[in-house]
Amino acid sequence: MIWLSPVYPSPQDDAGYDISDYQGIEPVFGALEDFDALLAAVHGRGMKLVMDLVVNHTSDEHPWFVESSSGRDSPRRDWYWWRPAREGMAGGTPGAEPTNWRSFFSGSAWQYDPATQEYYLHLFSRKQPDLNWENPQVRDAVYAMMRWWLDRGVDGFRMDVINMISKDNALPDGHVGPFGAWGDGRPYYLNGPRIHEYLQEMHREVFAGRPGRFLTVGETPGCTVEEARLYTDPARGEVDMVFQFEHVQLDQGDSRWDLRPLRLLDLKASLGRWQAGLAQTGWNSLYWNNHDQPRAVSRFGDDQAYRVRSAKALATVLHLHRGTPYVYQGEELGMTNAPFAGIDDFRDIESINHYAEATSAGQPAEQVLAALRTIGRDNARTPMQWDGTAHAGFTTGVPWIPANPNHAEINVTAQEGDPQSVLHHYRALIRLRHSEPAVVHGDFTMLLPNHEQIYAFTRRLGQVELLVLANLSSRTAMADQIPDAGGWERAEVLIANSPPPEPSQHRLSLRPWEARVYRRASGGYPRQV
Ligand code: TEU
Repeated sequence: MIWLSPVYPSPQDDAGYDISDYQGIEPVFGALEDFDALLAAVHGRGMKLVMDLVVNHTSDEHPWFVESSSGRDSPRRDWYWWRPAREGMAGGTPGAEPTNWRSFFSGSAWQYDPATQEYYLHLFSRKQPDLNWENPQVRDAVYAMMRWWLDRGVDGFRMDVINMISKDNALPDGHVGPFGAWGDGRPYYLNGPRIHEYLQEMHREVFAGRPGRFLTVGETPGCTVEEARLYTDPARGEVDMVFQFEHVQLDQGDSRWDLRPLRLLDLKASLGRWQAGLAQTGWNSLYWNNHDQPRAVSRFGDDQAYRVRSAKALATVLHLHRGTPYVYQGEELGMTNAPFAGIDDFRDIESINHYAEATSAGQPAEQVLAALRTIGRDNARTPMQWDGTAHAGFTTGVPWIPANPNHAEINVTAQEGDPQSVLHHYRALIRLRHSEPAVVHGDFTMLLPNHEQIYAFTRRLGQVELLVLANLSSRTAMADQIPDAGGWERAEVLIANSPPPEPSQHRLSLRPWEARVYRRASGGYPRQV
């Protein structure tokens, strides 16, 4: 399946996640006819395509908001969260915001509108006002839009911050913690009071009774395993799977920018808990990176000495977990974070706003830039590296953000012809998922949970058992403490990211970033090829 980030008309304040027309195509990308041609070609190849549904907020240039902000008695006033200034305070003055909530993009989550002398809520940028899902007219309009795209043939939706659409109506102030002046409103809008009611209603109004099989995946920051079971239990008719954020926040302290070293033990403990937590009910989505996260090989691997091998090792570990793997554009090439020099090199509103806020709060610019270079979203957003020509074959014009200079080495053309490339390794993993039922349905068992270097687990389905061994460190490691090590030594190796060990080497020793998938079947259960 192909998931497209938003391609709708947008002022691009937040790279398209600020939509001004839900039923059109952003001219920069083409026109509806081009979209229809793409969809037909995707279906023609037996593939599917899902759209990005961004309905926690619209753009402030969307006609709904233009009308809503036109006056307090506007028929769409209640389509958004408008509130007067705090009791006894003049609108627009510091501290007069209806709540002390922080926006994800720095500063207050409220914007004062002098024309109508009220504030509107925006959890993200000022140009992304939050829709008021309490209003049934809003919900009906969203469901009608979703049906319009399904009628056009799309195969489902990735749902942006879908667990933020239900807010605690009392709008309490948040706890003022390490965020400085602003409070943490998340307890009052993450997994809110009516979220399950809304998702079940959406399922009934949009998907129930409609022929065909559709994918729904909800992006749910701050979602726990327990909540994910509620969201993804097929019996509840909400969504098929969710994107949870735990494993992409293990190297962060109080905020995204408060970087901490990543420990493999923490990563295994987190992913292992999600595997166990959704083993009976629900389903996991599996990802190392996306358009909001830095590049996987730079964050979890080694993008210098072991770029190719570590990229393959990470892919092997992820794709053999139980759940649906997501591959972010360029990940299959082992694309890396980009060499951003100064703040002018950045394009992402989240990074640019954070830089302004942190430096004006006295943080040394170089310190802030170091965090942006490591964890900023623009690392994921440099052009796809098609070939080694100028601008990586992305354009013959001037790209909106420069291509990563290492595109000369890391690009599709170079890897298409190289069977040892990261690209071919991803294709082999996907072929294995399509040909080996144990990869899809096998029970997951974590091994060596306390091993500082090795990520090891089995997948078992009936007679068939798979063992995944991966050394996620730059030092050789031994995996001979696994149960029945002797038995596994003689097992068939299905996939490996490096040549078999030398005869002198112990068969379960793993060189830096080495990964292997073994298979064995009791009762001589042959492998379906
Ligand atoms: O992301 C929501 C989200 O959780 C991230 O923005 C994250 O909060 C942020 O990077 C803070 O660290 C979704 C989209 O994926 C993202 O691209 C949009 O910017 C955001 O929603 C608003 O639509």
